[in-house]
Amino acid sequence: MNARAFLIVSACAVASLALAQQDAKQPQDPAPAKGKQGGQGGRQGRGNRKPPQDGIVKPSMEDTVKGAMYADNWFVLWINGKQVAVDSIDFLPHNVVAIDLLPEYPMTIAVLAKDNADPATGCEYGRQIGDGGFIMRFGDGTVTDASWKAKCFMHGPIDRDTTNPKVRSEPLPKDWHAPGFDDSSWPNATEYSQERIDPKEPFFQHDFSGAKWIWTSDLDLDNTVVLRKRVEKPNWSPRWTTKPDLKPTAE
Ligand SMILES: [Ca+2]
Ligand SMILES: [Ca+2]
Repeated sequence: MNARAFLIVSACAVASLALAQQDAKQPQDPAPAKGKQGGQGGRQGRGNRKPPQDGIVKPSMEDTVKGAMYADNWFVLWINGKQVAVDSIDFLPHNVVAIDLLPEYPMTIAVLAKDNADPATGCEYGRQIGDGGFIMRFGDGTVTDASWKAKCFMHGPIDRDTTNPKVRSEPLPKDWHAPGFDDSSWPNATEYSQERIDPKEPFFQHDFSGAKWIWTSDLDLDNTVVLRKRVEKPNWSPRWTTKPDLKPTAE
């Protein structure tokens, strides 16, 4: 081996050693990032944080189901006393709200749904009468149908009088979304055909199989309604052993 060849071989050896050292470092580099994402390893050495607790089973995305909702025209949805979805578009375009849910049973679902109606007249676009409608399907098979409860809280225009429109309304009961709220005296929801509701394109891009369009008995004049359903699964117990520590509210 002459001097030139020796230098080339040596340079290659140095480069290989440097690469090997770099590779050896790499597995350790992502560790701090994992800690930032909530891994328990990242909690050590961080001041007052609690140490990892053995035996904790956290829920994972495999425990969740998909949920899809479509309201004519707007809704907010609560499950087991927690607000979990709100229609992000007031009324146009008609849109689907699709979410991931961590189902826990018994599951009390409460929906406040509103037709596009002026609270003072019950009309839309001046003196027109619009109709409502709500449909929902969860991946666990929970769907809207006539087994739900439905009650109107704003009705109008009374007698369909659009010349001198008047409304009849009452405040929502304080705990309308609570699991323990007594809705036993409420009427059942009325089912409506897809033809009657005439949903727009986003409806057909989601899975609503088995679900029915529901509202109160007056699809035209009942403009603000609450829809409630309690889903029972008597032998169900959660796979996970944790409970949320945070309070999921905007307060
Ligand atoms: Ca209406
Ligand atoms: Ca409407």
